Amino acid sequence: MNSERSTRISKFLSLVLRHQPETAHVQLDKAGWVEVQALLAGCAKARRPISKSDLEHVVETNAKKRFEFSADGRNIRASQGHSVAVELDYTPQEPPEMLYHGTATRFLDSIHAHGLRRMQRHHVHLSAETQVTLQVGARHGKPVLLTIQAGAMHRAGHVFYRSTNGVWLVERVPAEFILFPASPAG
Ligand code: HQG
Repeated sequence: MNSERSTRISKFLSLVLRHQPETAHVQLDKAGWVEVQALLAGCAKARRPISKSDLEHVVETNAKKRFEFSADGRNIRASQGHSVAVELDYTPQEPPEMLYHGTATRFLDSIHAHGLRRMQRHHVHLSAETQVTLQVGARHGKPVLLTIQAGAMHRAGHVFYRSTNGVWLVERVPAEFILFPASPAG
């Protein structure tokens, strides 16, 4: 499969498994799973046919490991990023001392005032790596890196989860735990 088709399938799967399952005529269970057979049948019905081997290829090679099969291989779900109501049954984990969040400079005033909010998603997404976060921020505008004092937040009682694909998730980040870059204007 060429990478263009792989990306197209991945985007469609994100739509179905995170946001609008009805597009492929399926329903997610409360942990976000859908039967692989039902998904493939639903995709065909939606005139977006995907073979089982294409699906396996996309899940396996997806750069961000966005999707996962259940242990028995019968079900599939998105590892994170949902806007529909799901309980991903992740267990709380102790985060590293520092985590990172990439955003755009145009959001900084609001983030100063309100902290990081989960917006349309279930959680604020944080990363242990700075490289990834700058790419995430660049999706929204001129990227800027925020350092999050995750260890201190955890000690203050905030609950952190880590998705199967390594994204750190937290309900919100109050502004006092955010280290903002020094403004170039001083
Ligand atoms: C910003 C991708 C103003 C926040 C990535 C972000 C990630 C505020 C935007 C995943 C704010 C929301 C998530 C506040 C937060 N005022 N703006 N108080 N609080 N924001 O897309 O983190 O490709 O919902 O900084 O890799 O950009 O989907 O979140 O800029 O893991 O697999 O509001 O999406 O993964 O944007 O990205 P998003 P995000 P996938």
